[in-house]
Amino acid sequence: MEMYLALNHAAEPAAAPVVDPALANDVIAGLGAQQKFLPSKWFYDDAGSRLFQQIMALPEYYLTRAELGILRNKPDDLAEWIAPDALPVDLIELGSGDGAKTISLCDALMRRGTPCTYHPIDVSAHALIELQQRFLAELPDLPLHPILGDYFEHWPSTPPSHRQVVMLLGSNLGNLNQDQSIQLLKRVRSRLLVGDVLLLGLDLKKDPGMILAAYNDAQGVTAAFNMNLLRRLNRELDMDFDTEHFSHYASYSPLDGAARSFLVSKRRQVVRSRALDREFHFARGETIYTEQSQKYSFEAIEQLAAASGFDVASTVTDDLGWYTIAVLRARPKQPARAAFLAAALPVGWPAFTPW
Ligand code: SAH
Ligand code: AVI
Repeated sequence: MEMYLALNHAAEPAAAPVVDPALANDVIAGLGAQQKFLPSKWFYDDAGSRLFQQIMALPEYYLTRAELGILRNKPDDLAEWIAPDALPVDLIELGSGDGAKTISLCDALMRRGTPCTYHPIDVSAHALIELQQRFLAELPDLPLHPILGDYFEHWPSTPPSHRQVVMLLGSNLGNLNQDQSIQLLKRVRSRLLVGDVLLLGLDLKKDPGMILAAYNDAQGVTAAFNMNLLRRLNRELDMDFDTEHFSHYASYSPLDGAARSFLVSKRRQVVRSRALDREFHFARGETIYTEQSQKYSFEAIEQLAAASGFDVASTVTDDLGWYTIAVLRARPKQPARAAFLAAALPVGWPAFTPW
């Protein structure tokens, strides 16, 4: 009887995965390009989000500790810009992740008596669930309104009488190319009133060996994070990537300040997607460019701000000078100097930015 049921079950067609059209479009465009690429926002399915949490705890991944150091040790340097008066604050965080770092800042603001509401936006349900659990346990009095979705598309509605403070921490901006960075910052600016604030957590240029190690850790967690993208495509687009036949490759170029990650095809192979009814050919050694992680100079930060309608009010940097949280203020109509700066390309930006 059991055997009969098993056979019967096996004869049923497998349920087709529900295809996200945005993912389908990105894969068709990215794997169909001459230099194959995949946008890094697709890293963050549940498994990817968990792997990123492991990355943040790695000895080589200094970014998280440096940023946390600023948020924990210098909250007043930030609070004087975020809450200079008694105005209630709406904190809007783009790509919040699990909120482990942001909670320090929220805590500091609440202890100063600043009335605030927190609106984290993230594409990862796993990250937002962890965030919600953390905030409910540790800061139950903070009004929390998570938004599951792409920060290019979503924005919370907030009372005009409140100050909006937008946060883009973790050097998240570094995962966007120059055009996308300015596009996102301009979108943020279009939602703000003059005097509203944007906190940009950015990784600074430093010893290239140290940067490279952060994206090529000894335990192979970053490699697993990169490879998980292929597992996601197998599951969500019914693809047949064999992860044994790909390897992780990380690079850092001091010339343009970009760390870049790739997946390298170890052999000539064809990968199919039944959901897309497509096949993709790989030569031996061919790469998929999966992530850019830009490192910044203070000059580049000034130029980025000027190009998108902000002034840099302050930069709060960790004691070792590895990482900075730039405080940007929405400025009135573009003055002539800023228009001139905006026309100039930010210094040292990657020449090859396919997405
Ligand atoms: N800011 C957090 C998390 C950084 S990881 C920190 O510093 O620890 C990057 C986060 O951004 C992930 O949780 C990922 O799911 C999210 N993310 C990436 N691209 C996104 C997009 N386009 N819209 C919304 N969230 C995005
Ligand atoms: C989320 N983001 C800023 C990380 C970074 O450093 O670019 C993602 C990451 N990729 C590999 N390690 C960490």
